[in-house]
Amino acid sequence: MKHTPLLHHYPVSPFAEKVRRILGFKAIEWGSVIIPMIMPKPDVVALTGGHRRTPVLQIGADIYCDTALISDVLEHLEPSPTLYPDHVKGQTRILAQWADTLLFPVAMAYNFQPKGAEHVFAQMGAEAAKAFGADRAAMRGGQPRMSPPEATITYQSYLRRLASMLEHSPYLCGETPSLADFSAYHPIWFTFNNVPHLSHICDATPQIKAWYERMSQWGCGKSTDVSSTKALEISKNATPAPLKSEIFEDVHGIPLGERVVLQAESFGIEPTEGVLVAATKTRFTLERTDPRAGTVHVHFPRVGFVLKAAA
Ligand SMILES: N[C@@H](CCC(=O)N[C@@H](CS)C(=O)NCC(=O)O)C(=O)O
Repeated sequence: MKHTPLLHHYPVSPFAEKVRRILGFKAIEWGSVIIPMIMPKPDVVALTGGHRRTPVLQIGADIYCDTALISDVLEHLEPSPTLYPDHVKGQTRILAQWADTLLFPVAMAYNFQPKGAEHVFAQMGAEAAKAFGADRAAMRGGQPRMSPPEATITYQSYLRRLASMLEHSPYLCGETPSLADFSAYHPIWFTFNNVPHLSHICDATPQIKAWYERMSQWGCGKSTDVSSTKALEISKNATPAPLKSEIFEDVHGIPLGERVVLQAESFGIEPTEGVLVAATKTRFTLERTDPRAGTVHVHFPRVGFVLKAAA
């Protein structure tokens, strides 16, 4: 049975916006499951087993964590238009990783400077804003965000670097969009969309503004609202897709069939425990059973995640 991809997300999440835009670019119809912005997230955790970062993609009883992996899954689902043009395959992944790990936190430190945070939090209410601040501080392990002056100067430099790439082509890796564009888009989208009074930071780089307009043209595709209760029902009634478990790339000395724990290297390290059922060159798959979600396969990329045998 063919399942509609369900995106578990919330509107202001930049990483969710990356995936929403990819869904629009590829014209994939999707189900929209709105989830809480902070813990607790009981319905998300019923599916993932612990991982709490946003977004998560569900296809039947297959749960995909992290937008690097979700992008690959969507490419497989709908290969055209591609996110990975042949001649820039490596380049686009490297640039996407830079944007997700370096541009993103710098942009968010700029976006959440007091003038930005006030604006975002005004729409939330005082209690929710306090809870949000505490949740994200805990996710950062108590590390402060970059200071507003450092964030401003660094964001400006990063925007100039991107702008200089856009002097020679309409998209970061050439004539057509690629994954790098979607990864660079989402932090800048937050600036334009959620703190527009701070978007003057892009005034010095008109190439970024023109590219942002080009990137906005696909929208977010066609979606239908799905409740998280329905999403759990869908996974419970589905069977995980067959695995390529014969392609076993072992570097941990942990055989398939062992109980393991997987967690992100940083920022949101809530672990997922399950049975290791696949470890290919690029992804891990854990099988777990939950009273509400049924038996699911939870998939993670290998890059950025840590695998250990369960205690
Ligand atoms: N590397 C992750 C990063 C995801 C991420 O940091 N997402 C933010 C939201 S934009 C998050 O999880 N925030 C906490 C939460 O939603 O619980 C990915 O690509 O999916």
